[in-house]
Amino acid sequence: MKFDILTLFPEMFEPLKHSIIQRAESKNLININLINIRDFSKDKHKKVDDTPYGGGAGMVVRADVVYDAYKSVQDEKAKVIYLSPQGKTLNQAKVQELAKQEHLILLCGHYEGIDQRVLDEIVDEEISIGDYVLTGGELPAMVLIDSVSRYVEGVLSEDSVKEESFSKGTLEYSQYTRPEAFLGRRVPEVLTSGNHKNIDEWRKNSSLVNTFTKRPELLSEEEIKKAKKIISEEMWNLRKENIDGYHKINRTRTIEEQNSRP
Ligand code: 21W
Repeated sequence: MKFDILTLFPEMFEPLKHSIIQRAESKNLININLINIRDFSKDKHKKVDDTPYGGGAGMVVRADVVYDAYKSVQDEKAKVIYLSPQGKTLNQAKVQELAKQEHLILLCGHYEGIDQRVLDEIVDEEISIGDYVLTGGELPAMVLIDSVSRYVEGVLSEDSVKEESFSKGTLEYSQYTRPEAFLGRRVPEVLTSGNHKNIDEWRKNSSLVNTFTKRPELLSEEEIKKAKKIISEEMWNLRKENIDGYHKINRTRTIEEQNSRP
């Protein structure tokens, strides 16, 4: 999959050279090509912007300079995406849809704004990465490349892709590794039991409870009922453990010992 990036700040894409994305590029699974829009300025000072018609503060990036940059990578089969705060918010469904393309041309937005005529001429889709203001479309372009590249065959291990489709619709279950006790918090006993049926059930429940507490809007009425049931059962078990523990302490410690810290 080929990505052409049209930008005034090609230096900002340095991070792509130090990640999973770099691995994918060296394996020729993806190809990232940076085009500096400024290289297409015909001005002797390499100027790319001018004052807005109608007046007002700020500057506007010229249509002709952006168009010439686009012409240098033009491809009838490519989809041209304009990263802009006015775009539709990127989501996982859109990421998967874009991953089917052979060639994406990404035009990075700029706080100055770009002359509308070149946008009308070349842009197929306008995409934002969320409702907050950034200084430019460069970080959003990297977000898009990172998220789309994961779906290019061979970039991710088969296991990661399978895991992801399995957990679709709910958040991940909680994970634990050594040590078995950390600041007095123990790893859930079932995970060290070796009983894979129980472990599977615990992970399903953990995933449902995590979703219920953090993103309840992702759950159906049915799933919400189930999550509440799991949580109340958990609370009941905790209460029982504490009561048992309390009686155990009462049986084994003197009154003085019980009044001092355990
Ligand atoms: C910030 C662009 C402000 C434009 C009149 C007309 C790309 C982005 C961006 C930016 C303005 C994305 C103006 C989430 C983002 C991006 C920079 C407004 C002034 N006045 N997703 N135009 N958030 N941001 N321009 O900011 O380019 S995707």
